[in-house]
Amino acid sequence: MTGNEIATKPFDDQRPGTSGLRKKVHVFRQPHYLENFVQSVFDVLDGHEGATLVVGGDGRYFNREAIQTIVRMAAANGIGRLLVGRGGLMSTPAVSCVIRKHKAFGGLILSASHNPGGPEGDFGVKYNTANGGPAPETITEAIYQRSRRITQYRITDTPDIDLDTEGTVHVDNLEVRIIDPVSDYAELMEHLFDFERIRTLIEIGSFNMRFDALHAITGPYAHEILEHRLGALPGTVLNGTPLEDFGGGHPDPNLVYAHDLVEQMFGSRAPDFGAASDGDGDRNMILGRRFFVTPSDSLAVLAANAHLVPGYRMGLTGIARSMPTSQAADRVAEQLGIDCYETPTGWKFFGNLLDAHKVTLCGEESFGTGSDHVREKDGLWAVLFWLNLLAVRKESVEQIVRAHWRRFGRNYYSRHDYEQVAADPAGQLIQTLRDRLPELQGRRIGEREVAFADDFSYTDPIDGSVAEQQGIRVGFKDGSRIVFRLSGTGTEGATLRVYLERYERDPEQLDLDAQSALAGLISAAEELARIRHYTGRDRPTVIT
Ligand code: VG1
Ligand code: CO
Repeated sequence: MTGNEIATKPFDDQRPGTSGLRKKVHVFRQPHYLENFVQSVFDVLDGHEGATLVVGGDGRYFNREAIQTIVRMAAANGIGRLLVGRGGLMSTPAVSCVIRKHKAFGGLILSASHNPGGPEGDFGVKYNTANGGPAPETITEAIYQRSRRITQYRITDTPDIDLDTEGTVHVDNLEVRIIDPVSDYAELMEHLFDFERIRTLIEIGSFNMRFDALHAITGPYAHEILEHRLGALPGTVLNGTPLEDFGGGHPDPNLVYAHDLVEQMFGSRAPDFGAASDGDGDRNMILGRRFFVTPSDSLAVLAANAHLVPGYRMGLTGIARSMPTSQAADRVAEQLGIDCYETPTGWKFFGNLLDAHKVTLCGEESFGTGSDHVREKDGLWAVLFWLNLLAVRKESVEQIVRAHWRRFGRNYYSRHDYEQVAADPAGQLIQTLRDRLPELQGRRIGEREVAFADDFSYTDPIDGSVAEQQGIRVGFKDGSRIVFRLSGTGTEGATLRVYLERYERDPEQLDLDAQSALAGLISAAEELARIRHYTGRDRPTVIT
């Protein structure tokens, strides 16, 4: 072991949330804060000495500084080799891809995903394991427990390395390879999708598309894949240069935050296809001309059409969706005669199912879709999947989705977020619901009768691990559903998420506006949870 041992004291707030440890930048910049967490990761990993780790981030403020610290700590902790994305950049799905392809021991991803960046914004660190996926809760909990007892960390006092030149350098005994962050990932995409066919669609000239990278990590990937390899016109990629503060924006691909794209897609002379991704490149929003595809519908459409895409020609072994995601995918699974799994929120819960080949496609309502090609959700992958479908089916996005509804029925769906509300009352809202669960069954709320009410708990079918208190579910006799949960990714106060869903089979009723179609459930949610009372808000911050 080389390097200095630095004495430190534990911080008490280093428990990873839904997706890694996320805090304000100023919290991460406190002396020893990042170091304590990284050392806690190294301390709980068995067999990391001499191993290969992948390191990359979404380019947000503090990314470079954090990588230099990780390099010095890796050297002092006896790591054998680091694969680092050039410029310190690598999207979350690309890190997953590189871990798998190079058979690395694991990886560190520096990102707070869709949270804003910059000196006043957020930063985050996440550890992924050898399968390329987010560490399961047994590991994140061990990291947290370690962080509460840490007394020292190891670090060299070597100078910063050059992150911008590809090649190999040594820091003491550690080998650091600076690699192109895009090429391994782009190669995997070429393998999964029919690039020839997509190129033809794009080159006919009548097909017009936009991809909004929101000044986050997917810019370089989209330029290379969409413009260079698939021949889309320059200008197809909007906001394609990663910026440390994402240009002051909120790198969250939804109808509110991806406003440049939404304006174009709903304007006159709108393009045929529009998409956006988030800070770290794992989310996607899909739009047709003046048409929004909900992420839950997107998952269902991809599943129903997967056989049209080379990488999934052999069919799907199963589908998994997070609990609050709409049940549209379940209907497809049923028709295909395959299993559909319902997991807690967060991609880490899909890992075991994917590793055991129980499922091929996974999705979350929060603009996350992915498959067994990596162990993360994957924004550009979803975009390419849709492009491949458009090329094969020769229909518009809207036509494909409407045909899907006619065949399977429509799951009207919406999520209402109350962001940055006071944490204590938000906790009380959930606790009050939890306490009332036993008396809810059979009660009438508005015009509906409650069929079941519970606090979702999940037993992993592979390793038997149990995750409890994953969201309050209230199901009604007509099959509609309301879910309440608190976000595990925020860094300020609490965020209440209310998920609303109702199924419609009547062919005459497939064309309603989602908010009106869900109006009864929206007022039922208020009646059940007294949202106004507990949040002090009379409307949600974001509706998707
Ligand atoms: C949110 C989403 C969840 C997603 C998680 C990480 O978590 O709801 O579906 O897996 O973000 O996505 P929460 O706990 O805030 O609801 V990402 O792109 O921020 O890594
Ligand atoms: Co993300």
